[in-house]
Amino acid sequence: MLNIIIFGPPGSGKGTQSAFLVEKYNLQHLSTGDMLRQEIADNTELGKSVKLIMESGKLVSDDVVIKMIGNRIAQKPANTQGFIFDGFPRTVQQAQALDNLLQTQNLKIAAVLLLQVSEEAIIERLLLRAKAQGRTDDTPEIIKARLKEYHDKTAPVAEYYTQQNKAHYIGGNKSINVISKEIFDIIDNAL
Ligand code: B4P
Repeated sequence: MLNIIIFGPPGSGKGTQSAFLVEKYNLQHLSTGDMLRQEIADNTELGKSVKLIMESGKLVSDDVVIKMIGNRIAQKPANTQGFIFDGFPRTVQQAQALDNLLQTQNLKIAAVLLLQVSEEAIIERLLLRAKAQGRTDDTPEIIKARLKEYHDKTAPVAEYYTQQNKAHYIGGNKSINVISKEIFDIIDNAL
């Protein structure tokens, strides 16, 4: 199975590139952000408990997201070639938990794609998305809080995968198609 992580700050293009990867390599898309937003939209107990945290730009607790991902991995979809993890792991503790979860199913991560985008471009993109999609966490103040969480808690995850020789850095300021092509080349070489 081909299991890939797409990693980067908010607005780096994780969701955008995941869609291409799903299509080309027949992967199951596991976006913890999408799963949590769905819980909120469905007004579940979990959704109610994370709503304010997400609206403040903070990370939801490790326990919550690890459990969500663990359930999905255990379901093992029959007709896809692997998983694309988008927005997970976001802390070193989540990364360690993911390794353990995959190991129980005899699976492992093949490649970690790290999108690098300047802070100005991130802010510009997310403010544009706010106009198009109206996501409540795409406001200047909350984008700032999300970037701080990224620098404090998520950026160290890159080092975790660099030590495992799985990290592939990709300049994310280029056009969407150019980035996709680079990503496809990395994955084709890793296969
Ligand atoms: P996410 O949904 O993961 O939100 P995000 O980091 O902003 O990434 P997203 O996927 O939406 O954006 P993308 O980079 O694709 O998380 C939301 C919240 O959920 C978090 O703040 C946290 O509270 C919680 N959460 C989620 N996972 C968690 C976890 N593991 N642990 C704890 N809490 C968690 O950027 C997309 C935008 O950029 C689009 O508008 C797109 O059109 C544009 N774009 C993309 N590529 C471009 C390019 N090359 N050029 C120009 N524009 C581009």
